[in-house]
Amino acid sequence: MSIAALIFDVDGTMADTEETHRQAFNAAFLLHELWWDWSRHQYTELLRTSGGKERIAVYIDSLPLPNAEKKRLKGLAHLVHDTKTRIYGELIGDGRAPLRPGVARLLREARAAGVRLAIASTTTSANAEALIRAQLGGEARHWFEVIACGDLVPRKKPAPDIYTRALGMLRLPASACVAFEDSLNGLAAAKAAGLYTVVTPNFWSAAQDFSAADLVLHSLGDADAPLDAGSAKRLGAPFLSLARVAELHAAALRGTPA
Ligand code: XBP
Ligand code: MG
Repeated sequence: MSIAALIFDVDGTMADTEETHRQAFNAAFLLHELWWDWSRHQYTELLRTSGGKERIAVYIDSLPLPNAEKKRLKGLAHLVHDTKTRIYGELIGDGRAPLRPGVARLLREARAAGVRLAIASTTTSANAEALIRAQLGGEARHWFEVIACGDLVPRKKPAPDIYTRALGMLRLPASACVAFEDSLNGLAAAKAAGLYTVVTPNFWSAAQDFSAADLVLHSLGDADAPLDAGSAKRLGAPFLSLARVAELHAAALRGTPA
């Protein structure tokens, strides 16, 4: 098999978690008596900035406040973000963000085939592990040989740093791996790191440009959640199996149609 490892983004790719992030941000703002309340529309725009702390800073910059006040508020961003991460972990722990169709299946197929698994995410490792624990059980943390997250690297997506770091930790070349993403920032990061990239957009990223992706599907699909007819026809299968990913990846390496 041409693939040695699958590298998954977390938020939006493994599960639709951004609504829970948004609720956790708003709850943290309330606890810190910051009368901010990010609507879904605002959050869709704010998601163009990867990283919760960075997103708070961009929001502060957008407020009609004196620079000194902006500086004071930015000094609080880490504390507010820590509160948000605590709240997010509690919310995710109740199972509210199920894995998207096909994610659990593809993970199982990879494990059965000896294909290694990794995570490359902008969120914190605490958040990534909370989702894995809630949806796959505590043991599943060990399915992922590498969990490369958040502040492990200086530059967040769309910079390639987190993918480059994950590849280094795996000791694998980009050509031997496939990335799974949901957003333009994530796609840009994975492609800049040289990875064959499958994109499954979601509510928050639906309007973004995924023309640089190697494959775009509305989800990975499953036997009980098959892809729509158009996607299945393009893919040549009712859902994206590991075997089909390997065929597409190998063809891309050869520069021939799959
Ligand atoms: C998506 C992000 C994260 C989350 C919020 O990460 O950009 O910032 O929106 O999580 P991914 P934090 O790369 O998994 O799509 O508040 O922990 O940043
Ligand atoms: Mg994502």
